[in-house]
Amino acid sequence: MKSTIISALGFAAATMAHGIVSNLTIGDELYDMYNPYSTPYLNPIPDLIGWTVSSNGPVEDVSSAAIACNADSKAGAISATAAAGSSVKFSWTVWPESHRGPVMTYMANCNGDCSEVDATTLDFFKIDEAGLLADGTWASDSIINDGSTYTASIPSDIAPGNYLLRHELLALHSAGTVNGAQFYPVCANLVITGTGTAVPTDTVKFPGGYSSDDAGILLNIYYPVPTSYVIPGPPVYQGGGASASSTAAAIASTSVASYASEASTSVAAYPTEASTSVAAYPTEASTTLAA
Ligand SMILES: [Cu+2]
Repeated sequence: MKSTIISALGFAAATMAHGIVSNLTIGDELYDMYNPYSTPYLNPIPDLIGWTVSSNGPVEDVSSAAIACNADSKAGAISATAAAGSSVKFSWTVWPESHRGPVMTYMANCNGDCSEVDATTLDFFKIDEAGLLADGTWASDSIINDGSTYTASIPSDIAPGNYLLRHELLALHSAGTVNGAQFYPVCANLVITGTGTAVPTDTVKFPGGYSSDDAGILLNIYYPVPTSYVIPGPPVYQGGGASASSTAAAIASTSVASYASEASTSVAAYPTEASTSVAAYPTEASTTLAA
């Protein structure tokens, strides 16, 4: 009896612990995304722009097909039409504070209908990223502070066409061991309109874009507390067909400068947080393994 109760609690923790993107706001249109805990039970099951995800659990093997659009993902049946330059607001379900890390957003031309594409074959360019912020907090912290939302912009000069949008949070709380970093990717289909002609060339495939030992993927974010962070993947597309590799460096040096002045505060505050994280982690690790 006792063990039954414990497993029931463990299951609840596993399903509540992580996050998924529940909807997108593109321009001023709201689009539901696929929720594995509610969408399959709707009758009829709606056609969505979002690709399916099998759970709210992470992808940990960057060499697996799951790194593209999540585990066992199936393409969304429809596409959202949006003008180049539109904003996209990603609304996450409640994101756990312990899951600190960066957020990255990519696009890839589907060269045809995105609902029939194999995401692992596409060439993704990065349109937005945020990692370790100047005050020593992470992009994931600002997402929590913004009501579990993150907003990125579709480049204004890209050629019209069918594009796959790929957005992800990367949780680094157990990134100190190989394949310990937790990726939460999600994809959605777009039809981009406009008069742009740019074709970004600094692209990666998924899998392929990340390595398990990338500086921003295999690292300990607790000891020592990082003062700079290299966001994984290619540089962000800057418009005019170019990507600026200086973006990450500029952010990193800002972080170092402003973080140092705060170091004593952060160090003082850190032990409390560290013990919380360490205490919390075994529960999640065991539920993840069980699942
Ligand atoms: Cu988690």
